Amino acid sequence: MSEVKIIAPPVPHMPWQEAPEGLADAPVWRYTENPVIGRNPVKGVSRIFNSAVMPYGDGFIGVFRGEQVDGIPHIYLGRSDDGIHWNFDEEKIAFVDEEGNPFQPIYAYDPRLVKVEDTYYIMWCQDFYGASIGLAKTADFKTFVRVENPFLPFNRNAVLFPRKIGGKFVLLSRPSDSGHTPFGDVFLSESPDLVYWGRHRHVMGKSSEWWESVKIGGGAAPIETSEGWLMFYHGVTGTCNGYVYSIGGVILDIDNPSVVKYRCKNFLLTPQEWYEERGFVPNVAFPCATVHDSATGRIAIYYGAADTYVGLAFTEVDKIVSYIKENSVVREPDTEIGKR
Ligand code: BMA
Repeated sequence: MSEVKIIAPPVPHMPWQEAPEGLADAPVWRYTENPVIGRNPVKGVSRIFNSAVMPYGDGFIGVFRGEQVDGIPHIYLGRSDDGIHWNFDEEKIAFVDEEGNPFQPIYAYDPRLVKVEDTYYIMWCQDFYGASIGLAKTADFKTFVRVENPFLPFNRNAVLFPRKIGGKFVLLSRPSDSGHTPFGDVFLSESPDLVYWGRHRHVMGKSSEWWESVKIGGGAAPIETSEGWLMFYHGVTGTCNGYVYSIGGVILDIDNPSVVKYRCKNFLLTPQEWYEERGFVPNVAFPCATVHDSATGRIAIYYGAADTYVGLAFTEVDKIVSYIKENSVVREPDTEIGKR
């Protein structure tokens, strides 16, 4: 039993592999059979990467960024018995509007999947006269209803919290530009109904730590724990050869999640394996989901690798929370409530 409690249902059959001997730095280790999703995973799709999964029934379900053979990304549904081997639908998800008419985004990428109460929500990046946030809901993974554009462009990396806070839906996002955005902090917005959003607050900024000095963005949906909301996010640095995306860790206040309690000054995982360093976009580790078991404290992190593959990494809640706390550096823009 872990000391830090994960507040979520147990996941008895979650994917897992014990830590190898002699981990040098952060207590995060890769699955030895990575990548779990390779190239050409389904007819018409050349690559699946930045994607989100969750427990469902006796197995797992997920929404996957599938880069079609015409180069355009859309969202595909996948199912798995073990969270490691996936079967994908051959057709991309067909969204409808609230009247039930077809309402397909022109493109859709970087989906997150979060259950709040009895409904599953998918958030992604889509075209709304520029990069913006898409949002849809489903109760059964058969009908997917898009909620009309919740935010103005330009914005990306929308991540919903897995429960309402103070009676409101709470969403993280990263205002951006319409290109490969050379800046970016994480903000939070709340809504009573997922239609009207307000009370926008700054959560955390890119930092002076070199690995996240260009921009950051929400990653996997925050995990509720007895220490606060634990979130794995992405941090980006710039090099003479382009951006490098690493995975960072932060703990947000449970009632006021625009307040950072602990933020790890070190990355938790940075590209070093062939599938992270080599691909369509080299040097990218981009977390979009975790599966976490409250009975054991085990956490599996799903991340896109080199915009080409899906990788899986593991940690344990006690170890990761201790590491984040021991290596925490929080600055004023992170610890304040975030309204000006
Ligand atoms: C970001 C997004 C991600 C991608 C990353 C690295 O701007 O487009 O989908 O993984 O760049 O290319």
